[in-house]
Amino acid sequence: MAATKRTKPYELYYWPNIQGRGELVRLALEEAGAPYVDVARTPKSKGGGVEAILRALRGGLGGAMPFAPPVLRSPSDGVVVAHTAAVLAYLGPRVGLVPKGEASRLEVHQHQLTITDLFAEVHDTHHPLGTSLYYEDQKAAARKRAALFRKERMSKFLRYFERVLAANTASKQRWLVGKERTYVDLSLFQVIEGLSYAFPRALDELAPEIPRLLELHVRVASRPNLAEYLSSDRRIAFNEEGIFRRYPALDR
Ligand SMILES: N[C@@H](CCC(=O)N[C@@H](CS)C(=O)NCC(=O)O)C(=O)O
Repeated sequence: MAATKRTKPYELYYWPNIQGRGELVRLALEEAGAPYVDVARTPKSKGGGVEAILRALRGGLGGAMPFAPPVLRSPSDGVVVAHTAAVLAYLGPRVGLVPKGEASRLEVHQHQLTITDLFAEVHDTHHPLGTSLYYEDQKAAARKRAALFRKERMSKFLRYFERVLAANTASKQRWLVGKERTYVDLSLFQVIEGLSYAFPRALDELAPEIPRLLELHVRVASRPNLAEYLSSDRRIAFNEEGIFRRYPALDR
């Protein structure tokens, strides 16, 4: 994280063992070089650990009581905000990750909400019946759900984002909105990362249809701050507790 003029770091409250939805916030903070503390990954003795998240969910940070993490607190203005897309809509203008102008900001937010929907559908491939059940207790339904996701939904979302990129001549088809990268480009990077972990075969099949998306993925990964982050121990490895899980049975 590069130092900026801001003195009080943002506080991110998110599960300490997974990338999950919190990763979309981490990527924005890292790309912007904004100082932040990943609170639940700091020691419990210093106010961190999972207890910090539970405190946030009980309303202990002030502001609107969050339903679920990720939650962001900004100590310099006291803002507390939950829901990934809302967190990013708050952060974007403050850390230089959205263009100026209401119309462009709404466009970025709209695309971010589409990514919210996609994340929910990815989650439901391994938990089609209920979040409180183990994957092992819903394997048969998961296979059916994942097959439909791969065939109908994953392709629909990715082809859509490919079309959005192709239409953005302002950025020479490099970024989704406007001329420069925005937080939704970083989230789209994470979508490709996650799908290539969870559904490598399905993504390989789609690859010829989504060249711009795959280029965006490489472009984002090679941004200096993100390249440093991705190879650091701040980046948690994918695992089978997160949203993108590698269960080979769900990819064939
Ligand atoms: N739409 C919300 C979803 C939040 C969410 O589902 N968070 C997960 C972790 S990624 C969670 O801990 N949920 C607990 C629950 O739903 O009971 C967002 O995008 O932030």
